[in-house]
Amino acid sequence: MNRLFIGGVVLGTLAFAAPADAAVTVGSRLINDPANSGECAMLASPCTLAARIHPQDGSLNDAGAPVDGVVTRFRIKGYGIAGPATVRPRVVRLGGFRPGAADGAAGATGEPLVVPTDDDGTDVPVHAYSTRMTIRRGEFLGLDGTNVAATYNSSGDAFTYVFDPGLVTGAAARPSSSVTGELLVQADIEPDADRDGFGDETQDTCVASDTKRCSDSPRDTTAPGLTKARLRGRTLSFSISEAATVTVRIRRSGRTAAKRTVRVGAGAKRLTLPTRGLRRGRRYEVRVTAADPAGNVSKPKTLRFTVSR
Ligand SMILES: [Ca+2]
Ligand SMILES: [Ca+2]
Ligand SMILES: [Ca+2]
Repeated sequence: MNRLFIGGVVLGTLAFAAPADAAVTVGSRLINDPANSGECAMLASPCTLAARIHPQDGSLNDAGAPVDGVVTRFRIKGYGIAGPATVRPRVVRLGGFRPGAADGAAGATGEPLVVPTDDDGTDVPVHAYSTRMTIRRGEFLGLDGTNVAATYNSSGDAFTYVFDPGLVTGAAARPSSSVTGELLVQADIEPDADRDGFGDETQDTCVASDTKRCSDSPRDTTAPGLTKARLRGRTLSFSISEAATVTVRIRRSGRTAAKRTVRVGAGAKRLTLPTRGLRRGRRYEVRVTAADPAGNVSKPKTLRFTVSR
């Protein structure tokens, strides 16, 4: 438990162990003021700062998030350089640790946050924001953006990886560009037992269902059932279990030669294959898939077809 700490510790009043299903607070203790002038400000593009270690009294937090859940509050101790700075909170998957570098891939991100500028030069305040980002055990906290000062260096310690340019959702992991001091960010992680992406304590009014409200209909997670697919001449017939967008691709040697997309309701259907551009006498593969409005895609059905006329 010494790798995580909770709100009472941050406030300096009381240390207590959180029950397994309660919110936890992870990240920097936000004790020091930023001492750098904004790592991303020097770069040509906004970068991602990914915090691996947040130094604490005698222990280091380098295992990432201790639980699965949703980040519902995100705090930054920092200021915008030469005006308010817009940044995004970011979850980062770090791995491949080696001296001075690591590999990073983008996890979830939240809505942009505006960090005010430091107008009077006194102690930098902690700015707290409501947000909603899914985080998994072992993932790390980060920040996307530029022109924000939010890192603290203690005798050259390197606790945060810099990715320049910033990490992009869906892209493969890649090596960090450089390292910097402690990233002054902190997050409250609430459980998300129903995995709907809403924190179960303050965001989710229906923890018994994978929707935000109990009155919402359950999410559709079932792919359309595509059955009885037959070809007679150029006529394709099939049966489908729910309303869907059906895509028919006519392929040869792995390349799509013709394609047709139709929206259909549930039940038995027929449609005519597109043959424009196909060569007579050649044999083609007919690949049929169906996607429902929620984006669930059926397993493909594959048939064969020879162009006769
Ligand atoms: Ca939830
Ligand atoms: Ca729910
Ligand atoms: Ca469905």
